[in-house]
Amino acid sequence: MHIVSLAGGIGGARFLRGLRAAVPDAEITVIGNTGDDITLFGLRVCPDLDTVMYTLGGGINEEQGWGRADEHHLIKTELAAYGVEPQWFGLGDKDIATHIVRTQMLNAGYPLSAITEALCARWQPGVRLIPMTDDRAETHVVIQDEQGRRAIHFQEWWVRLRASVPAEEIILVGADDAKPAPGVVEAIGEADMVILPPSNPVVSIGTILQIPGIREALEEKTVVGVSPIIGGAPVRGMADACLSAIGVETSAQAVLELYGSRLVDGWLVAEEDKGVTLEGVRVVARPLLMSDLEATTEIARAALELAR
Ligand code: FO1
Repeated sequence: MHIVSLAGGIGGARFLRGLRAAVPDAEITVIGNTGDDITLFGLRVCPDLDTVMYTLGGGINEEQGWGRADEHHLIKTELAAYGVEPQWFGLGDKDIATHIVRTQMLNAGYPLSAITEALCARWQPGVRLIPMTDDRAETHVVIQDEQGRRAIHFQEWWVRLRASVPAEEIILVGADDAKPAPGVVEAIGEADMVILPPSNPVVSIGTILQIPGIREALEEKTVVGVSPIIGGAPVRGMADACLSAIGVETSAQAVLELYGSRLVDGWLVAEEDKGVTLEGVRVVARPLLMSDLEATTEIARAALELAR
């Protein structure tokens, strides 16, 4: 069986661990969000790709959900001693090795998809991880503050500001000129089913859907989504800040309508949200808290069951 899954950061990676456990013999292709990518100190950082790779490869810092386990920050401390900015984004020493390998391969002309494959050869995540595009497409956020109305990188809004300043607009810069990475549309075409994990519906799943050609390919397939909102609030992260930025209510119903019934055929919601309904979509309610691997595996099983 071939399953395709779109993944963003922490929630998506955790769900994929359960999906892999639920169907250990299935071939799983993960289309990773690259809208969060940022260049820092001359290094290209791909947070969502690395979170999937480290989480499934066993190197993740579990409580953070990003970055490496047993990390050190000697380089970060030295950079701060030089007064180098930004100091609000915590790059660990081991993590920096990943960004050095990626950056030198980018500079040698390799596409991000080939680089991701090379990095995964070490981590053996047990899925095929493909970036949504090899082209540059970065999420920027328009805010209004004492410096006036301006666009800042998503990471600055997310990490430095903790989304405390309302996002007036969330824009995927470069989306219109970006193409799906090699293998993305093919994997979708060959898939027996597509699962949308409980990733951020705006800056993770929503970003991937903005790459021309990806949503169209998905609409041909059986797609089951797992609601990232339980009882009107995101479980983790700041999906509510992102949803309000695009004028969408923070609810399982509103996210389902945001994805739409042309894309989604099945929708898994928490018991609190069992009233969710949309013409053309089969909605199933069950516990959705990914409290541990066992619970997550059960949720993945329910999503696969619904897809079947
Ligand atoms: N998130 C934070 O809240 N603070 C950080 O300092 C931080 C550093 C960081 C470094 C590498 C990386 O891959 C992710 C990092 N993240 C950090 C998380 C990141 O902002 C989010 O994981 C994604 O961009 C959203 O899913």
